[in-house]
Amino acid sequence: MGQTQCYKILSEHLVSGELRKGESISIRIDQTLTQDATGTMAYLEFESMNLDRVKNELAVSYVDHNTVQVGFENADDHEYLRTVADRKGVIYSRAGNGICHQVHLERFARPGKTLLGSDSHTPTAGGIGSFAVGAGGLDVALAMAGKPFSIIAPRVVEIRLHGSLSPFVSAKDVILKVLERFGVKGNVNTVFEYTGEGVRTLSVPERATIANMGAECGVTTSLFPSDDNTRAFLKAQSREADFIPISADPDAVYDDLFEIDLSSLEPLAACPHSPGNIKTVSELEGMKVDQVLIGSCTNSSYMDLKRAARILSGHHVAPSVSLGIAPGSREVLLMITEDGTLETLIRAGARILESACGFCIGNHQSPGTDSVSLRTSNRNFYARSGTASANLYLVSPETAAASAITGVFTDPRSSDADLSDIKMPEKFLIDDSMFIYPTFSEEIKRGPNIGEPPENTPLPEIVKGHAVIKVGDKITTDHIMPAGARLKYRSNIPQYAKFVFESVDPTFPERAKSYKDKGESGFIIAGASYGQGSSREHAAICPMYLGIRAVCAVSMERIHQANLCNFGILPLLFEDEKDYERIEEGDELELLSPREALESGHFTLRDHSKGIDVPLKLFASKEQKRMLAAGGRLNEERA
Ligand code: MIC
Ligand code: SF4
Repeated sequence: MGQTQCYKILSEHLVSGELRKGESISIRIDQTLTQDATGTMAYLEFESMNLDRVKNELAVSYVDHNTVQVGFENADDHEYLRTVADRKGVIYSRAGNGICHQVHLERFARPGKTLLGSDSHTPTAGGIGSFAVGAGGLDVALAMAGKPFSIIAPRVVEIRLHGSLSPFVSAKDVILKVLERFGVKGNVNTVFEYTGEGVRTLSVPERATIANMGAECGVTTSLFPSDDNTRAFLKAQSREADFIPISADPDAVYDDLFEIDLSSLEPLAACPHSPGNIKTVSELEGMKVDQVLIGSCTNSSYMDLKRAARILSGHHVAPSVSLGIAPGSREVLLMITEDGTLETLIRAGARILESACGFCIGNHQSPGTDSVSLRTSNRNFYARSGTASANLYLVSPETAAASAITGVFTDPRSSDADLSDIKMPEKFLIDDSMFIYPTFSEEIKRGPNIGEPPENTPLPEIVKGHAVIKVGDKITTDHIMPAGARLKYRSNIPQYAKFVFESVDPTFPERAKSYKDKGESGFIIAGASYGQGSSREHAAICPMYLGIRAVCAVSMERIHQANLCNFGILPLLFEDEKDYERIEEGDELELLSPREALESGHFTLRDHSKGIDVPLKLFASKEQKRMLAAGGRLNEERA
């Protein structure tokens, strides 16, 4: 029986466990990446392991999230990151060099390698055939310490592409089609593997757009084969030596199949407030648009911007629209500067934004009240833009550009531009001068915003307290830990913890704290797909800091489940989904014999207020159970 590409890479990296679907395995991690919003905590955690230097093949620290720098906090974080990188043997990509996933794809990602990144869109590198997974900062810190990473051996879904895309339909529309089919929940421990002759029609940056947004489906990663197009991309990046061919065997057996005829795809949009809420652009045509933003790690490559510019060329942005463009990397910015694309964009009325995450994470460019914002980014979660009443639509650069001109949702196929000659360049403009290579000589600098990773206590004999909050389905990490204006507190847990569940219930932190001060253990009651979205471990650390000991949910996303275990919060699922309805916020709850239950994986939650017992189950590996007993992985590592 032939092997999938996924299992080929996994078997080459297997450290322990049996490589069989559903089994817990650990794999060797070749490359790591961090970004500044998760990186400060990751390096603080790495430091607490007392190692002189990182032990994996390649570690890169990117600064791309917090570059707005209102106040001293972000700059202090950057200085900490620069100096700790130098000291510990990590390559530092300075602010201005671009968004981690775009830059990593350009300069470092390699087919057949494993990559672990403290950012949920790390699978972008699946576009080049790398097994790239997002994880919490602590897991990445451990990978830098040379420790293997644990995952559940995934089910592999084949996504077979046929034909080729029509003009003005692009990679974003492919992944929106995938999202329409698979949705944003129920895809944990799954890998999407792209096959079929249609794959050959897509360049690596286009494949990366598709792999990037697999994260929105909640899959472990997405993979494209490494083929002639991969070689051409690496050659154009002067990295041909990094090329190896890798693909699934022709008789590989998959768990599921989804076929897409690229030629029949049309422009699509993800509607508020979920990347899985898909409509065709033609259904939305005519809706007034107030803001258009092109960029983010999904659609900010050279070709993306060139296509947008070609559509905008000779036109001007509509008077009621604000158009912003954020090139994904300094390489892209240099290239559009050199070939005149930048001038076309400026003449069309675009506001040129920094090569950084910026608008995507609500760091700036918050849209107006009740406005409609079209974005080429990957997440349109409620309130993520910084304006809760705004309606965000995720679209391709082509749809974004066409709509910026007319001021209403516009199908780009109505444009008279000719995009047919826009191809991946044979040579990218390479300038690595914004990477700083380690010298092992810097003193590590810590400003007043740089705290310590907080510690948890071991799992107590008695876990008793209150349901501090009850939330519904699809609670994202943006609901749990807001980014945007609060992002600058990522390295200061006591301060950041004041904003847990800010957009859901701003009184949560105070309530949780008052229960904690009475010596109680706090509970969060949640619906389906709790913790979807980002890899931010702060969505576990800050609730932990406020005394939360257990999350009882209908279902939970992979990265968040791992983060909860890493910080000693029990990730429990209702045996019977209907029990979710029976527990109310404020109920007095107790987990019976928690230490024995940890062993068996079967918990009983006694609701003293209702006089009922509710069965809960724990899906956790042996290692995770050990961490949960110790009150988190750091306690265990330090012991
Ligand atoms: C995001 O897109 O939400 C982020 C910001 O990149 C996060 C990481 C973070 O919270 O810092 C992610 O996707 O993991
Ligand atoms: Fe940055 Fe947005 Fe990509 Fe997250 S999704 S890495 S915030 S550009």
